Amino acid sequence: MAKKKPETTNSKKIDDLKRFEVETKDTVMTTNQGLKVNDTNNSLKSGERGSTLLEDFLLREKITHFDHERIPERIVHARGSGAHGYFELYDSIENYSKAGIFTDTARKTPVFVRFSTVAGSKGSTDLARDVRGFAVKFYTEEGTWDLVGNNMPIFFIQDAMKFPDLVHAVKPEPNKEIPQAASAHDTFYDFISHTTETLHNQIWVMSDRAIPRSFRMMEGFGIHTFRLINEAGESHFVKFHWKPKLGVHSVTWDEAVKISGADSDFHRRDLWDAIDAGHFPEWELGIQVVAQEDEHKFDFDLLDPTKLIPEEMVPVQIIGKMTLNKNPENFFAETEQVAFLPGHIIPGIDFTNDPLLQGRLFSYRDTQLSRLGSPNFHQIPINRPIVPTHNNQRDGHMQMDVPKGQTAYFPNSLSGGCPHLAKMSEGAFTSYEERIDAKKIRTRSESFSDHFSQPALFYRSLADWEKQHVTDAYIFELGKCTHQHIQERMLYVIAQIDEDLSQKVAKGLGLKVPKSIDEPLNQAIGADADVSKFQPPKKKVYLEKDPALSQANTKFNSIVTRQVAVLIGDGFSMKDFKNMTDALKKEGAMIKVVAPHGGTVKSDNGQEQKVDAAIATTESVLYDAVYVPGGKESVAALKDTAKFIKFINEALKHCKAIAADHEGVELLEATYVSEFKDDPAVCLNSDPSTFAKAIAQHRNWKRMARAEKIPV
Ligand code: HDE
Repeated sequence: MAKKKPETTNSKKIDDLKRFEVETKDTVMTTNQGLKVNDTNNSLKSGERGSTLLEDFLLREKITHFDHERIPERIVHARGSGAHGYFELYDSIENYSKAGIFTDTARKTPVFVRFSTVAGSKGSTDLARDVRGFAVKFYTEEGTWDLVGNNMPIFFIQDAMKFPDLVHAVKPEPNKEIPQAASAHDTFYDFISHTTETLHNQIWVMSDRAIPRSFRMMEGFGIHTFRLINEAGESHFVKFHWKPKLGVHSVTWDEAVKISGADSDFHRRDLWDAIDAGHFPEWELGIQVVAQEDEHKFDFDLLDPTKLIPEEMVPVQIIGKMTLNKNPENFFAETEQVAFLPGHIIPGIDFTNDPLLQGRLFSYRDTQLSRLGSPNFHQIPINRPIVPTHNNQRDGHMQMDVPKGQTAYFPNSLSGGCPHLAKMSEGAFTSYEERIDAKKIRTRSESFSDHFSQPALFYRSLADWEKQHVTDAYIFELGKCTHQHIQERMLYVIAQIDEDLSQKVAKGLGLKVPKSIDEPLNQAIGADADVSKFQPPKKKVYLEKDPALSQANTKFNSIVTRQVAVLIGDGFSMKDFKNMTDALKKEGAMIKVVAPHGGTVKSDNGQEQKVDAAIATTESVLYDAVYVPGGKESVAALKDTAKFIKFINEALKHCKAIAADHEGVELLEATYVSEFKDDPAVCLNSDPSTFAKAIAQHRNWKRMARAEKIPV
């Protein structure tokens, strides 16, 4: 993570946005027409206690604007958080692409990024078990490129035609509008169990990837196979990857549930606070490149978006870095109004025939029309490219530009033929000339039919603790389904991925894995009902494991921005406090003082220490680690408040690093920590560097099985 002052002056996009910023400091209140206003609290009435007059244009302007403040939320990805930043290229990849951002290492391309959950409404919790959107808008010198990706490398379905079904199944059930931001319900699993192509993305959603610790600690993927086009017009297939510098880390499901209550803005706040504190999140951009002639050398189809290319088979080459260094000035104007379109591309990049991508090329422009209300949505400040635009499109709702001249058509002579067509030498875009010789047909390619090999590869690649989380997630999600035949169908299809996994889930549900697909539901259930149809005779094992799929192999080298709760009361040992917190702060951790009350607490040497949160207002799930310094009086006060004991027990259960010095150790004796003294992430009277190392590990998952038994 970079730590420096925001560079707002050398970003063309930030400078461009400044043109539209409206300052209220030192200004007088006016109407939208500039009329100065001296009363905005009272309407115009016929007498002091009389009725309001129709004449009141001030009331009408204020109320009418308010009445129309809301726009439709995004149909998916409604809940999101955004930030500005820039992209820098390490080395030119001109062999593959002629795009300026991939060849010019001197450039700093401005970006705006929006992270999101998928299923929930705009006001839903950040910690839903869900895919996360990872949409990046690159404002390049050759026009805007949008890489509209997710934090998982595959998608649920293979053809855009099924997207409305998928979304209708996961969204709240239409009769009762329940549940909000949750896939754990009958309609979703009814659909999933009949649509086995979803199972790969589905098992990722059961994994820890679906409950990230932070947007800053998750990967991003373009998912589809795209093309890179070089100056000679040659094409290479490419998959895009974002790799977070802080590694990929998640919370546990128990925490996710509790965070949703304690702070449903947890991820939004985390992103804002990190950027605000100057800890700018960074991701490296990686590419997996496949030569044109190798298109058919894999056991899966590169055009099938439910398949990833294992990194063991095609390594990810790191080519550049994105840094987010500025929070938005206004949430609605920027994060809400930003419009991403996979169809926004630039010379040097092109599409493939992935049928999901092809459908997206239609859907995103279409959805902006109802969401933002006008074909002029590209004129909204956040959506404006940093390069000038000229064409013959005119008028429409909310036209902001004033196009000059007599002509709005091409060809013309009256405007000297302008805007004239760009020559290829001027950087014009042209589509890759792919040879197509085929019949028009509504079908699914046979090469898309293996639905089980990759979910199995994913599951095999996980560490034991990750496998346990997947098992628990299935038990939770299917346990929320009320129809036994849906649960049993799911057990059957999970068994096609991994028999042992299915047996464990079945045990949790108190059911048996059915022997055939017909057993759970002996009735007509549609064309996709026969699972065996979508399974190669034997599941393919083209790779035993892909280490990149497991979070056990991520980075564990930093405590930057880790939130450490320091529990103190009056009389705490300032020596212990300073010794530990100075060392942790030096490494970038954020120290948060939690005390029996708000305001300040007094140390043993009479110094006042500001309290960040009174225990009544906070929860242990909001922190990464806990420290208790010495101080007799302080520890006695903490012992006296039951919530401190719960706080520590919860941190222990969630496998977090815990430290205490001197009398602080006594407080831990009153908790379950007393049974975990041999645990490497329990640091009693140890050096701050030992504690820091434990925090950098994110969690001590080895504790998990024993810690599960802690009753909090
Ligand atoms: Fe989207 N998706 N999607 N999607 N998607 C939208 O566009 C759609 C898909 C993704 O922060 C919508 O502007 C279809 C894959 C992100 O503003 C909508 C299909 C991937 C965002 C839409 C897909 C995504 C969206 C709703 C199947 C990962 C949020 C609002 C063919 C590669 C962008 C909007 C933001 C948003 C349609 C599948 C990612 C309705 C039809 C695959 C990150 O147009």
